[in-house]
Amino acid sequence: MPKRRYITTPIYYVNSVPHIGTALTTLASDVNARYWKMQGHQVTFLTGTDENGTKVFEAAQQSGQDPMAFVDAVSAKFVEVFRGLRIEYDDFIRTTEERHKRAVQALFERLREAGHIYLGQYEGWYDVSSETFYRESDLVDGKSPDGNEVRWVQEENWFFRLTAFQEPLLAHIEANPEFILPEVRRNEVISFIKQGLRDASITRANPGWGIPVPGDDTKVVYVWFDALINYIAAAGWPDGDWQSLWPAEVEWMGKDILTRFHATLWPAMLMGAGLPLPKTLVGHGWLLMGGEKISKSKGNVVAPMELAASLSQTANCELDFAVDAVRFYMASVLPLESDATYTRDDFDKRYNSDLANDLGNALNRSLAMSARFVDGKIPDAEIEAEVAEAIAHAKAGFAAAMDGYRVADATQAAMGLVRFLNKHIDTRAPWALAKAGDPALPSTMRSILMALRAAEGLVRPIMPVVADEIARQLGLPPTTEWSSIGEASSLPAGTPLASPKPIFPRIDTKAKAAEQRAKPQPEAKPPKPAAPPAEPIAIDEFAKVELRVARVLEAEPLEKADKLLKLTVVVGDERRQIVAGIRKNYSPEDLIGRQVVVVFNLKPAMLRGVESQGMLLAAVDEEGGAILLRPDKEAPEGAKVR
Ligand code: ME8
Repeated sequence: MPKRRYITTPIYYVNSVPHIGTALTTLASDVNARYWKMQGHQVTFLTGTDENGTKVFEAAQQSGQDPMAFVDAVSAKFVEVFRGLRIEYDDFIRTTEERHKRAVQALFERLREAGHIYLGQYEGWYDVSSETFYRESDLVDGKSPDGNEVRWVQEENWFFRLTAFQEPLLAHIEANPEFILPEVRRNEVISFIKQGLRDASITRANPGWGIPVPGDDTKVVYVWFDALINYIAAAGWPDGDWQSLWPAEVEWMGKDILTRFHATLWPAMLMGAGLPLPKTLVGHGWLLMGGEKISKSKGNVVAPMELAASLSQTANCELDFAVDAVRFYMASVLPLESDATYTRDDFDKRYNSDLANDLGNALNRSLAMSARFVDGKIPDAEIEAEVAEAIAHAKAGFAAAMDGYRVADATQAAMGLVRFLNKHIDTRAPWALAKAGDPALPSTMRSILMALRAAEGLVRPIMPVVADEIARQLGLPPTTEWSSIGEASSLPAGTPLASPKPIFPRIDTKAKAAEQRAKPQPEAKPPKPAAPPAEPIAIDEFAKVELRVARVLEAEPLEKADKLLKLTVVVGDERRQIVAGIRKNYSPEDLIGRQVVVVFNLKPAMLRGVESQGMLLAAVDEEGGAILLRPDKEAPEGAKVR
């Protein structure tokens, strides 16, 4: 059987339900697995739950439940959340399963027979939160280096001769630069090993929960020694066709469990048993909240499916698309070297700018224009060279990023194409080509649709349901093969397009903020008396004012003017620069991509030395601030307002 690409996540402790931190690694692995599947690789993607440790046993006791019933329930919760997030795993292992127990006992026996395991006396500290043994000298102010409580342990235990593997480990790491990624983690591991390893205690006194040591059931196997074996257990080791999966192509994890466990203990166990090592270990950074790691023990958790449900409400977008928006968020912030901070505000902002403005607009505009300019069908024409080049560039950028397991960079590469597409539409201005009867119109429209089709393929590993919806609106089947992205055959001419349907409505951040501001003010201000009506005018006087729908392309604060923003808008086929006094109420990212109404035939005026070639229409709030007007739904580019 040919070797498959085996990809694994850590198995999660079932002391509590999953949060966006734990979901992060699984999402990264899922994007990775889906991308490889599109590339045509045979992939097996493994995740699962870690159920035998002290921490889980104590959580079960605290909940007053039978431990097995407790782990069944929490493990099922992981399955439910992962399914909800569309994690397309191929296998889910639980360490309470028979196949896992057999592998753990077999590996223990094999290492003991090879002389790598001996009986000794353990005396030292134990951190239940991270299930780690510590020496007195490791402690910081009486706590573990991570600040967790520790307890004193004195027991007869079996030890693994980790010291014997110090040199072989260093040699392997040095000879295989791709073994530990990113490089900064590799350096951390090297210096950890060079400080000197100690033999590792690999059993605990049997509390009535865990995998008994073969031939000595007064003890159970230490949870880390036990858990790491899941990767080969799920591959079918010691019997079965395990060699078709093992060694893993990549093992994904957070940096917290890389150095001590996956990059030291685990490869030493494999070396001792004469088994090959995984090709690559990726240790990504953490997602923080309020300056701290999001974690079950700290209680600062955000549940991924709740986040999706809340987004679906605030943005009024379908829950299916909101789930993909959560996936997109995790993929685009996925920290590799450093950590990333989650705030709901940042989540909403990214949704608005990347999904509502960039992707949502690209889809709507492309389809709306196709309906008007090419009869709602994919035209048959040449692809413009710069579009072909942008697609090739994004595709290569995505692939190169994924080769280094840089999921956030791959996401950026995909979004780069979407942003290119929006800019390209503005520069090529199909509405102007149509007006001028320019024969280049079909080629421009086909190029636009081709970029959209390619973007559908590129975002698919990250947002599978959104990609399906883009394909549906294009009237085409989903892109399943990576190699077809950008190919002429992926966009059959003559295909009728569906009518555009928005997938990511904007969150009205101003309304949200106003709602929040309104809440803590119980004493409502008395309403201001309405201003007296102005002198009536005749209709032909009003008709002199030419009002048009424009789209904001760029927005930036005007230096040394704290009330002004400088905007570039496109009105039909013309670009205009407008200086608007709306900075108090709008930030540039609120504006880019949205439609506004402008006074088109206003004489240019100089504001703080900058020419303003028009004026935006806005309602005035109680404090004299601006509430911008916009069409009730996407209007044709440059439409007249009457
Ligand atoms: O350590 N940011 O399980 P665990 C990023 N059972 N990633 C995070 C995170 C955060 N805030 N919080 C959790 C265990 N993670 C062991 C693993 S493997 C043989 C045994 C992710 O439930 C990250 O991948 O504590 C981290 O390594 C893992 O969840 C820890 O999950």
